[in-house]
Amino acid sequence: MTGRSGFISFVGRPNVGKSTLMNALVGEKIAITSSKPQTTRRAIRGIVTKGDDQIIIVDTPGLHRPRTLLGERLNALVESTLGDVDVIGMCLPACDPIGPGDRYIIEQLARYPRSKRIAIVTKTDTVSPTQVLDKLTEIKDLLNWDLVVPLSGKTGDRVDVLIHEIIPLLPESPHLYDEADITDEKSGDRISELVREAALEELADELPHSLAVTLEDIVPGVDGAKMRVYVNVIVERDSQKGIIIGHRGSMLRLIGERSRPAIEKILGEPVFLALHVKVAKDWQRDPKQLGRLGF
Ligand SMILES: Nc1nc2c(ncn2[C@@H]2O[C@H](COP(=O)(O)OP(=O)(O)O)[C@@H](O)[C@H]2O)c(=O)[nH]1
Ligand SMILES: [Mg+2]
Repeated sequence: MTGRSGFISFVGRPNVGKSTLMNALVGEKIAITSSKPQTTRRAIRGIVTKGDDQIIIVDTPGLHRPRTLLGERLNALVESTLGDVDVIGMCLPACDPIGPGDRYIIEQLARYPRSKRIAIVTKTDTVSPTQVLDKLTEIKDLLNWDLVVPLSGKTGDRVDVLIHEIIPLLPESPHLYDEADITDEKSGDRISELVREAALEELADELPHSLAVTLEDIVPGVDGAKMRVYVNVIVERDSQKGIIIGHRGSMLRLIGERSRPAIEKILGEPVFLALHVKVAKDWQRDPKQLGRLGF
C-alpha cells in the first residue's frame, strides 16, 4: 500500500503559535519564533516523515493589511502558498477570544476550496480543560471544519494527535522529500534567521520591521582556529545603528551570545561569530534592495 504525502500550511493572526507548532511537529527548531511582529518573513518548509507517510509544513508570515512594499510581498507569498497546499490549519489560541482578525482570516479560507480546512486550538497549556472545551464548541460553529484539534506547541501535548489526524487528509503519494530531511531551508538562511531571532528578543519594540539579516561568509578554521561566520545585521536608518550596536558594542555582543549555540549546532563545531551592522536606507520600500535581501 502506498502512503500519503502532502502539504499543510498554518494560518492565523501573528503570535498565535504557528511557528512554534511547526517546530514541535518537526521536533527541531526550523522556524524562529518570538512575540515581535514580522518574526516569520519567509515560507519555510518543515518535513515530518512517519513510515510511508510524509507531512510537509509550510510556515508563512500570515496575512495582514500591508503598509509597505515588503508587507505586500509577504501577503502575495502567503496567498500563493495557500493556493498550493492540501490542508490549511487555522490556529486560534485557547487563551484569546475570537475576534475580527480571526473572522477575517476564516472568511478568506473560502478562496481556497481545493484545500481541506482544519481548526487548531493552540496554547492549551495556558488555560483550564473546561476553557479548552468551551473554545472547541465555539470554533465548531464557525465553519464546517474537516478536523478540530486542541494542542500545545510549547509542551508538545497532543502534537502527535495532530500528525495522526492530518495524514488521512493528504493525497495518496510516495514521499516527496528524502526521509532524512527535516527542512529544505539552507543552513545559511537558518543562520541568518537565528541572528534575527536573537536581535528581535534583545531589542526594543520599535525596531523589528526595520531589521534584516544576511549571511556574508563562512570561513573554515585552519590550524586549530575556530570557523568564522560573518553575518550582516541591516537596519533602515543611521539612527538605528547605534541601538543595535549598544553601549560599547554591548547589544551586538548579547545578540551574538544568544544566537551562537544554535548556529554551532547547525554547523557542528564551535564558531567565531562576527556581526556587522549596515544601513540600507528604507529597504522595506525599495524594490531593488528588497530583491537583494531575497524578498
Ligand atoms: N504558553 C504557550 N506559549 C506559546 C505556545 N505556542 C507559542 N507560544 C508563544 O507565543 C509567541 C508567538 O509564537 P510564534 O510561534 O512565533 O507565533 P506565530 O507568530 O503565530 O508564528 C511566542 O512567544 C511563543 O513562545 C504554546 O503552545 N503555549
Ligand atoms: Mg511565525
